[in-house]
Amino acid sequence: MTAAWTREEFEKKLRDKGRLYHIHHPYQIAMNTGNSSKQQIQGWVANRFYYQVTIPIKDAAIIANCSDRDVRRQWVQRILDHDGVTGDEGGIEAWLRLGEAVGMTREEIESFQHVLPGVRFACDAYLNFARRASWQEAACSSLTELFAPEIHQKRLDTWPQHYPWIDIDGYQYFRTRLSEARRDVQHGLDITLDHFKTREQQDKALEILQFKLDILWSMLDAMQLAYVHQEPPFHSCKQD
Ligand code: AHQ
Repeated sequence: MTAAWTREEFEKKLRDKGRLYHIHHPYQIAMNTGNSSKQQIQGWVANRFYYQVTIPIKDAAIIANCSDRDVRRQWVQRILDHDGVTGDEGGIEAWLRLGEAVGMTREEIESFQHVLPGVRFACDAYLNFARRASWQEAACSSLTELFAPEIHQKRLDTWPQHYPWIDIDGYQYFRTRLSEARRDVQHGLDITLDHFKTREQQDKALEILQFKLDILWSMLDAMQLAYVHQEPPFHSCKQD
């Protein structure tokens, strides 16, 4: 029987997974170094919209599976952050504004016409996982956000100079996520460190985090094939 890691060791193992985060994906690196075309930026925004609208549904699935009132009271904020409340239209609206800022129409983005099969499958896999896994396992899968503040900050630090054609009002989503992600991930980390106690359970948590890292990575793989290598699935992308 292998001894469990201490709480600190377990947290470090989770954070060490950051080396596999999608900030290191060629598509993300190209965007952050100014090497993406307008079509590649637009393709990313349009495809990531499907991920953004999946998040609150995923969070509602977690709440539906959770019998702990205190956890639900906190987790529900994630839904409101994306769906909005009176006076704050929320992240989905902010993402549509990002879409307009990169030169697309709201209708074009909301139609999901650009969503690649691989992106759709990855997002649906995340949602279906959250529906059938325990709420603690699904909470653990959100821990890719341990690494999200860095990626949002990187965009804010690099895109304006690389892509002066993007209306800077579109960056509000990234600015808002800087604080929301930090708050959310502390809650998800506390749940994870409290729940996964034995070494076998801790290994399971690392597998779940890897599953979610693979979801984010494979979304960008689909975009790399379609918008960089110009090999889109013929049935879901306009041929130039
Ligand atoms: O904008 C993002 C977001 O709202 C979330 C929620 C969270 C989850 O519940 O899985 N993950 C996440 C992420 C967002 N943005 C991604 C990005 O690269 O902009 C990062 C992603 C994540 O790290 O999981």
